[in-house]
Amino acid sequence: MDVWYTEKHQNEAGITLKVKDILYGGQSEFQKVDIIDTEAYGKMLLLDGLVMTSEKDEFFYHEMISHIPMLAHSRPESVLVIGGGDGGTVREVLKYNSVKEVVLCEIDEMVIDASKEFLPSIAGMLDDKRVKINIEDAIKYIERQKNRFDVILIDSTDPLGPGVGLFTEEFYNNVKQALRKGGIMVAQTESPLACQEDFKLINILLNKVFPIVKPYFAPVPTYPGAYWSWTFCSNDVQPKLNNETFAAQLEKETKYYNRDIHAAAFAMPNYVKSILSL
Ligand code: SPD
Repeated sequence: MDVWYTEKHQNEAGITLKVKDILYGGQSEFQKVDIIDTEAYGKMLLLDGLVMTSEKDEFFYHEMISHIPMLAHSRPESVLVIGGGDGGTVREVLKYNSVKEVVLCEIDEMVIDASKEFLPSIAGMLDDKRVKINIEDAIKYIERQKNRFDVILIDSTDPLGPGVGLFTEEFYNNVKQALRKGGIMVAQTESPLACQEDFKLINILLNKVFPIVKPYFAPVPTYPGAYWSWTFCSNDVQPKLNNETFAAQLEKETKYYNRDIHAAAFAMPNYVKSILSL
């Protein structure tokens, strides 16, 4: 079979992968959901034709969105994952013994079902008894949550389609209300190379809401620019490593995260400082 998948980036670049098999294709109320098997990156989840995760490079994204905030917190017990229906972020968060509950608020049940069936190495922990799955628009869910979570992870799609309302000042204000004292929010904040305008605008919004706003960076080879950002936000916690003992234990099994990466991820390249006017 000589089939190729292409995701175009800003209509001027893209990623092209040779497809071994098309495993699933569905159209939900919200988006198109596909699972394909590729020669280079293994099985991949696509939403509306855009790469969300792949078996080969998912660890960069899921370890970085999770372990930076989880290890900066003094004792995370209650965690909310917004989006993230593929389960990769939930899998990482469940590595902490302190965690008593992980609420996964995902708008689209089809993403969860397809991931459980075709991506078990990523979604395999979604049936853990500490996980509560809530199929709901997070914009509505978060309005009802006050002083409830230690860590909130916004594992969203790009600011397009069903994901667009997760990138507003009002939404971030509601997330802030949902955090407990000492709480931390991390959001995926797009590529500072391929999506500079989005990265800049999201950071402007976050700075209007949180007193502590620190972007950090890592590669994600299948994403636009292959270089991604997340932003750490809190009212009262800095992003430094707080639990050295657990980090030393954790890094024996992580593929990207370690204590050196934790510190280095916040180093800001000069061109990124310019984008953020720093
Ligand atoms: N351009 C793709 C951005 C997707 C970010 N979220 C991915 C979800 C993986 N759990």
